[in-house]
Amino acid sequence: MRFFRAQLKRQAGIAALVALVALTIFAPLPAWGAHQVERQVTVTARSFAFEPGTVRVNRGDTVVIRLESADVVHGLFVDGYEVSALAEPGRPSELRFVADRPGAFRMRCSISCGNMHPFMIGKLVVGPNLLWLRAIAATLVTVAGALVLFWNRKSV
Ligand SMILES: [Cu+2]
Repeated sequence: MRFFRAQLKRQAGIAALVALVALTIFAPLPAWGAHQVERQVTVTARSFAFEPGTVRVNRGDTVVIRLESADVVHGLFVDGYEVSALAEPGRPSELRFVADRPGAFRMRCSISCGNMHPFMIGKLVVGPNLLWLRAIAATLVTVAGALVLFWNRKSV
């Protein structure tokens, strides 16, 4: 009887461990944190701002920025990545790069478009790759769970 109870306890422990690992991997994330290999964003430029002003991606994403202009010719240059695009009204253009460097980078208008042009600045935020962090978390939980099970087995 005692043996069966210990066995039951162990099986419950394993079930809880599997559930925990599954939760770590499959729990829903906020929209901008979800892992995506290719991230498409439309940025509208108008004197003198970008909309959206901040673009958030994950490290490792292939970022595709479609630049549209709502008034005059505008450019978009990403500091740190040294990539740029140019959009005329009615003629959008596309900018494609891999976000391999984490951090916050300035997106500047690269075409002199008026008196406030120097202040036409947006932001690119390259966050951590959550899929990768989850894989690490799942591994740690598995190792911790295995240790607990092993320790429990010894004490029975
Ligand atoms: Cu400008």
